[in-house]
Amino acid sequence: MDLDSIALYRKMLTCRRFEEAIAVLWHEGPISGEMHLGIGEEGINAGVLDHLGDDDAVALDHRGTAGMVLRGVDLAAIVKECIGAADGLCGGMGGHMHLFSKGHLAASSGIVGAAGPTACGFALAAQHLRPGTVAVAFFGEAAMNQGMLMEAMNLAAAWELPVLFVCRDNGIAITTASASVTGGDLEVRARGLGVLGKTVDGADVEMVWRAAGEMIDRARGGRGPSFLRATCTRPEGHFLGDPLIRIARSPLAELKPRLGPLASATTSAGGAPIAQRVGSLGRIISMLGRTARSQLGPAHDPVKRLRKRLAITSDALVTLEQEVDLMVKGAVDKALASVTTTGEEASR
Ligand SMILES: Cc1ncc(C[n+]2csc(CCOP(=O)(O)OP(=O)(O)O)c2C)c(N)n1
Repeated sequence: MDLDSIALYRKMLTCRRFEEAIAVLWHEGPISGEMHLGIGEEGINAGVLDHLGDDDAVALDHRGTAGMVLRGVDLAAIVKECIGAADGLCGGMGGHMHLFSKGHLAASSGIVGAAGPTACGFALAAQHLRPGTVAVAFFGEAAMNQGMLMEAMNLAAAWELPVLFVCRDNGIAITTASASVTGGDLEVRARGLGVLGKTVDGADVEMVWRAAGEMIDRARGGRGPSFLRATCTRPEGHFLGDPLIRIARSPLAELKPRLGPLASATTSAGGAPIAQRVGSLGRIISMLGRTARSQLGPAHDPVKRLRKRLAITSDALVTLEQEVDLMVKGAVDKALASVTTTGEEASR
C-alpha cells in the first residue's frame, strides 16, 4: 500500500473536527461526566488504522472515540452514545469510554490495560478463523505498568499472535509523571518479552504510518507481535476541563483563587513538616511548567504539521476542509435532532 498523505490528512482532520464537536457538546451540557478526547493523537490513530481492512480488529481504551471514527462507525451513533441516548451505538449505556461495534470488530474499555488481553483475544480468533488478519491494541504509557498488559504481550509472543500493541506516550497519567513510576525503557521492556519494539514521533503521521505498516505486515505474515511506542502531546490534557492544563494556559487567572488555600495549607499548624510541604509545592509548580512546555506547543500538533507538508493546491485544500466540516456538522446535527430517550430511561 502507498502512503497517501492527503487521504491521511482527511482522516486526521475528521477526527479533530469530530472531537472538537464532542467538546462543544460537553461544554454546553448535552454530554455529561468525564470526557477523554484524543486531540493531539490523530497522527497515531490515523497512521496505524490506515493499514487495517474490514476483517481486522481493534481494541481501544478510554480514549477510543477517534479509533471508532476511523473504523467507519456512524458518527451520529457515537454522538448519541456520548449523550446517553437509547439509540446510541451501545444503547446509551456505554458512553464514550465503552464504545463497541461488533460489525466493525472494535471494542473499547475504560479499564486501563484491558486493550491488551482484548486484542490478544481478537488475534487468537484471527489466527484460527481469519488467517491473514490482525488485531491492534491502543493504550497509554501508564497501561504499561498494568500486569494484564504485560501478560497479554507475553502470551502474544509465546503464541506468535498477529497483534500490534500501540502505546500512545504523552508522559502523564492523569497528573502523575509516568517517568516517576516507570522503570526502564518501554521499548526494551517489550523486547524482553519477545515482542519487536520501536519508538516513533507520534506527531509525524508519515513516520507512524511507515513503522505501523511494517509491523502489521509482519503480523499478517505470521511473524508475531510488535510494540510501537509513539510519543504525543495532548493540548486538552487528561480530560476536558483538566485543571493542570487550565493553570498551565493561564497561570495568573487560575492560581489567584488558589493562592490563599495553598498558603494556609503550607503554613498551618500540624500536618507534614514544613520542608515537605514546600517541597510538594515546588513539585506542583515544576509539573505545571513541564505541562506548559510539553503539551501546549504548536510544533506538536500532528494535523497542523501534516497540513504544512501537503502537496495540494490551496483551492483543493479549502474544498477538502469544507467537506470534512460539513460531514461532521451534518452527523452531529442529525444526532441532536433525533435524541429523545436516554438509555437509562429506556431500561427502566
Ligand atoms: C485498572 C485501572 N486503574 C486506574 C484507572 C483510572 N485511570 C483512568 S485513566 C488513567 C490514566 C491512564 O493513563 P494512560 O494509560 O497513560 O492513558 P492516557 O489517559 O494518558 O491516554 C487512570 C489511572 C482505570 N481506569 N483503570
